[in-house]
Amino acid sequence: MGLPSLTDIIAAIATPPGRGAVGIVRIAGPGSLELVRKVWQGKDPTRLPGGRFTFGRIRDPRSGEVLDEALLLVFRPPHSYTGQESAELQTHGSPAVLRGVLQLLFELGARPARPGEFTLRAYLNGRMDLAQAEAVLSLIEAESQAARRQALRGLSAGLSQRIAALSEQLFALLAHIQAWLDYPEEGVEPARIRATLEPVLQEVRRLLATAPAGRIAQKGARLALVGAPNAGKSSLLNALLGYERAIVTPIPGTTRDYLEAPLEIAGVPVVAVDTAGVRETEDPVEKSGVERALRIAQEADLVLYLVDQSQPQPTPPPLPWERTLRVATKADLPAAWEDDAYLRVSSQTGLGLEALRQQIHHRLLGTAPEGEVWVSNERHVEALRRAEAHLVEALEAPEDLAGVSIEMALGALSEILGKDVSEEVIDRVFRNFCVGK
Ligand SMILES: Nc1nc2c(ncn2[C@@H]2O[C@H](COP(=O)(O)OP(=O)(O)O)[C@@H](O)[C@H]2O)c(=O)[nH]1
Ligand SMILES: [Mg+2]
Repeated sequence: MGLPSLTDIIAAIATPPGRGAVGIVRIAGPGSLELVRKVWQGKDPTRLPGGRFTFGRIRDPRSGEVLDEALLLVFRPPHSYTGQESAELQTHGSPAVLRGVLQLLFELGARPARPGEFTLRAYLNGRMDLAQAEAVLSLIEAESQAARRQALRGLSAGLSQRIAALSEQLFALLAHIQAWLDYPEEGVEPARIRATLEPVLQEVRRLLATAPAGRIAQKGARLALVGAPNAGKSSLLNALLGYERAIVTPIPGTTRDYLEAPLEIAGVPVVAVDTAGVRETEDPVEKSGVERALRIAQEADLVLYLVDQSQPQPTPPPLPWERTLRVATKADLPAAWEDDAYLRVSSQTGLGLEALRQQIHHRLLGTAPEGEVWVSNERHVEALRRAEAHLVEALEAPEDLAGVSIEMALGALSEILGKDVSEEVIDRVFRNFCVGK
C-alpha cells in the first residue's frame, strides 16, 4: 500500500468509541494549527506556545454553528508525539460531538489518519525507533500489570538500548576486520573476534531466554487444573478467582466438560481451565471429558495436579510433569499421607493459596529476571534468532570470512530498531494499531 504522506494534515478521534466524560480529537501535520484556528473561537492557536492549553469553542466557520466547548492543547515541533506541529481538542465525550468535530476538520482540509499513523510519523521522524513504536502498541494492549511493566520498559528504550549497544560492538569489530583485510600486514588478532562475538552471542541468547516469559506477560498463560474427581479442582478455581465460578459438589464427576476463567496471578494474566476429573470410567460422556482434560494439560503452559491429601493417593495420570505443579488439597483435613513434592493448600481456609500463587508466578515467569527487559514481540524474537544463527556462523568461520556473517547479524539486529526495514515490515507493524494512536 506504500507509506502515507508525512506532510498531510491528519485527524482522528483518539479516545475509544462510545460515550465518556471527555473525548479527544487529535490533529497533526504542518499547517494543523492554522486549520484549527479556522474552527476555534478563543485565543489564536497559531500564536499559542507549545505545551499549553486554552479554553474556547469549536465553531463551523461557514455556518457559525458552535459544536462544543472545548480545551485546546497545542504542540510545536519537535516537542510533540509525532515531532510535528499538532493539537488535541478535548471535547465532551459524546460520539455526536466527536464525529461532528472530526467531520468539520475533514471538510476544511484534514484527512482521516490511518491506524497508528501518529505513531508512524513519530517513528519516521526519528522520535522513536520501531521497537518503541511496537511498545506503544503493547502498552495499549496490555491486559495485566506484568504486560504493562514490560511495555513501559520497551517504550523507554530498554530493549533498544541493549540492541544498540550490541550493534555498536559488532560495528567496531567489523571495522577492525575490514582494516585487516585492507592492510593484512597490520595483522588482526583472531582472539579479538572471538572475544567480541562470544559475549554478544551470550547477550542475544539471554534476551531470547526471556521470550517465553515475555510472551506470557503479554498474551497470558493457560493453567490447567487436573486431578481425580472430588480432588477439589473446582473449589481451588473458585478460591483463586475469589468468587464462585465453578459448581462444587460432593458428587464425583460433576464437571464433565471443562470451563475457563480469566484471572490475574501475581500480575500475570492467566486463563485457568477447570477440567473433568481424571479416573478410569466406562461412562462415555465422562470418558471423553477425561481425554479432553489430558489434552488440555498437554497444551497448557502450566498444570496443577491436584490430589486430596485426606484420601489414599491415586495412580497419577499421564501428565507433562516438567510443567506440572503438584498440589495436595483439603489441607484443613487430617492427612492420609505426606509428600514434600506437594504444595499443601486448603480452598476452604485459604491455607497455602498465597504460596501457590507465588509458585505459579515463579513457574510461569521464572526464566526471566525481574526488572529486566523481556522480549515479547514475535518480530523481535525472530530477528534475534537470526542474529544468533549468524553469530554462531561468524564464530565458526575463518577470520577472513567472519565479516559476512557479522554483517548479517547486524542486519537482523537493526531490523528490531527499524533501520533499513522494508515498507512491508513497517506496514505490518502499524496495521495492528488503532486509529488515533
Ligand atoms: N474440607 C475441605 N473440603 C474441600 C476442599 N476443597 C474442596 N472440598 C470438598 O470436596 C468436594 C469436591 O470438591 P470439588 O471442588 O467439586 O472437586 P472437583 O471434583 O475436583 O472439582 C466438595 O464437597 C468440596 O466441598 C477443602 O479445601 N477442604
Ligand atoms: Mg469440578
